[in-house]
Amino acid sequence: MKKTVLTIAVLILAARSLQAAVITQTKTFSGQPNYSSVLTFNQFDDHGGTYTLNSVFLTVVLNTAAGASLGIDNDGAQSASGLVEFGSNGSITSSDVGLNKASGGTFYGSLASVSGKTMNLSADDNDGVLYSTAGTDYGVLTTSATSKSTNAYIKSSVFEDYIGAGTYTLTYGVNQYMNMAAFSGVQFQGNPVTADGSISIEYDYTIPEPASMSLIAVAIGAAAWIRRRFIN
Ligand SMILES: [Ca+2]
Ligand SMILES: [Ca+2]
Repeated sequence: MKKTVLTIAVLILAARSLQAAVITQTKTFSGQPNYSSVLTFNQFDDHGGTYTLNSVFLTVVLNTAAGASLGIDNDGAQSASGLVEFGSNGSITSSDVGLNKASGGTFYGSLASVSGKTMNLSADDNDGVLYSTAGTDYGVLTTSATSKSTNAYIKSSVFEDYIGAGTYTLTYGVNQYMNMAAFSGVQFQGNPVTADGSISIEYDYTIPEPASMSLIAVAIGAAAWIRRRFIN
């Protein structure tokens, strides 16, 4: 009885001195959509299996800059109104690593970072085939700075893709996002958006500290000593 209690106490001490640690890598992208950025990340080095990878957490941020504009000139015989949206959207692909989510499904990091405005445009004022910014048949949406983010834990069944001494790539594709489905028979012009953002990958892992290794040795030694003592 005494032996068991002592051994358990020492082993608990050893377990407590396992050290939790985190490695975070963040890569950024920027440009004028449509574009795609290939981002390179280091795999998690598990030191020959002595480090334990507990989780892989991905975070994606997509920012659309202020000041882009989308002007619409109604050339229809009827007035028209509805929502206009302008900005950027994006998503991840990778041929190197699985993007399976711990919660099920695939993590595409899909985001739409857009500004919106409801426009009420009167019928064409006979500016005809020209794109004209004059008159109440014209409206303009100027983007505000918008920032969106999304994240997910990766399923442990694909951790092997993330473990090693090499690198892997994720590609983030960013497109210009424009929604003016409420309007037809219009002309539009604008200054394109610019968009930037980042992907962060966080490895949460545990390291067996040298101190805890020696405590485990002490525990084994203590158990052996007690066993000898009991046997003798
Ligand atoms: Ca017009
Ligand atoms: Ca006009």
